[in-house]
Amino acid sequence: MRRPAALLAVPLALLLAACTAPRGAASPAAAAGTGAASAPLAGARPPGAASPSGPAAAAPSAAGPWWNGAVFYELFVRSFLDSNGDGKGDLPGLIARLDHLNDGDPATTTDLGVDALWLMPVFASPSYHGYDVTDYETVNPDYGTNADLERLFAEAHRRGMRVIVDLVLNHTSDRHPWFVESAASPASPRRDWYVWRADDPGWGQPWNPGQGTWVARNGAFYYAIFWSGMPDLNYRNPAVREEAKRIARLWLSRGADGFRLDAVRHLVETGPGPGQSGNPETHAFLREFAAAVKAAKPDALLVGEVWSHTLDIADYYAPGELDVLFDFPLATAIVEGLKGGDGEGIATVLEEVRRTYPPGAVDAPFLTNHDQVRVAAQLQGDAARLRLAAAILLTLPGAPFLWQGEELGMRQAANGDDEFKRTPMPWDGTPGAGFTSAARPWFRLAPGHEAANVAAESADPGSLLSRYRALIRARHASEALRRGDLAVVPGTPREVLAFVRRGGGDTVLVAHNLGPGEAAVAVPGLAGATAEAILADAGAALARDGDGWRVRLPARASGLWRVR
Ligand SMILES: [Ca+2]
Ligand SMILES: [Ca+2]
Ligand SMILES: [Ca+2]
Repeated sequence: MRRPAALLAVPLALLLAACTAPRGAASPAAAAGTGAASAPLAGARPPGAASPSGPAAAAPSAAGPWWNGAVFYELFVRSFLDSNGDGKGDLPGLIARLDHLNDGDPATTTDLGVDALWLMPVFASPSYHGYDVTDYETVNPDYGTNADLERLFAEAHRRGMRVIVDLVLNHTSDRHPWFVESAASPASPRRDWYVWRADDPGWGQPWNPGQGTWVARNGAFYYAIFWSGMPDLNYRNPAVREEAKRIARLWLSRGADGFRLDAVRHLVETGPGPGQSGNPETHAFLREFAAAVKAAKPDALLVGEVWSHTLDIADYYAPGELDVLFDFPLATAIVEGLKGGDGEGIATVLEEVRRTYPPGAVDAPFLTNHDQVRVAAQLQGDAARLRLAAAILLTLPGAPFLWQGEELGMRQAANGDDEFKRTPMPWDGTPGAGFTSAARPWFRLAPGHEAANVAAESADPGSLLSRYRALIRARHASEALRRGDLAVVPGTPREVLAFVRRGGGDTVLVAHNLGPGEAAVAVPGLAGATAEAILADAGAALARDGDGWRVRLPARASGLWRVR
């Protein structure tokens, strides 16, 4: 769910310091890690296939859990590919185009090569977006059947990709049978599945205090933090907690590799203000939920949405809670840094994360998601900045998330309704963009799709899509880039973001110039006799200088060098 927050700007001295470290063996996930990501396979390894009962028998991986370093792709099924001509993307369409994401063969370069998918909600829902669920056990008929979803899991696994599913725990649709029954009468056996009271206590939304959160229905009031059509479930009710765990176990047993958990700050409400966000009861339920998920599938992943400050996000990395949290402050810093030619703001957030998150926490950097104006729209389609955005995202530690269409530089026609952020994928230059054979797709295509589409960009080695493919390959080919730690290079010009990634005996110097002019960067104290360019934009150069190195970068150029 959306939750804009003004971000803390904490000026910090940039220190040469580690940003992440391998997750320790104390983590149950690490102890049960499959090591699949590091398996030297000619083809793909089907996650979990080695052991039908789960990967617990696999050797622990020194590199930590499978998600550390993995590249994720956020996917909106309705906008991916329409297989049956109704104008709406669907699961058979997605399965038919999985090769765009990862064809299962590391030797080919005609795919993105992502490691995992996050499916936005796919369960039955009256809305186009699906965040108001009416049946957690059944796939939205627009998208196909439960069998289609299980086939997607299997086909993704065959290509070496994991799949996590959006699970909306905080609320349901007001048309969910549970709520219909709950609202029917105070005597309903499901009354306490939702949050009711006799009066409206006047609590506002935490992010919009003027907007109420209690809704009148049949002589009483129910709590709905987002809007009246999404009543909050009552997580103080043990029956609701058990149902949430049962649903999670059900989809894990059907092949899901974990969940993206929506709006986790708001699960339990204990009072106005602080009681509506991130209170101890919410954290307690998340620990209970995580324990159930890990008991069912030890290497299942839980990714949480906490759209707030670094300090708030850090709380959810507490032992036994969530594995990965989206880094909203970092996303803002990246996009604002690209707009303003400022690399220092990004370094400041990276340093804040290092100081605040527990050791071993796996961060989830991203540029934008389905709730935000697309990065290509925010950067007005500026090709140089979009290439830089890709390079920054894919050289950061943790689990970077790429949002469907970003790899094409997809724009949006307007900044108003959310639908404009979530428009159909353009596959080619034909009138339906290769997305649908219907006269009209479910929502109009983004501007620029005639040139910014998969076919055209695949044929162009200089395209943004080719850049994303090359960057993901480079990340996979370097243990340092994939799972190494990060140390910001101090004292660089403000427009430069430079850091050293180290891991598995591999050292990579990364430098990005966000500014409009050439930049020179001194990197003192970095040992090494030779440097090999992993990926360097035209004119980017590295040379020995004293006890370290000196980097020269043209405007808005990046360079990644392996130093030995
Ligand atoms: Ca369809
Ligand atoms: Ca491939
Ligand atoms: Ca709630």
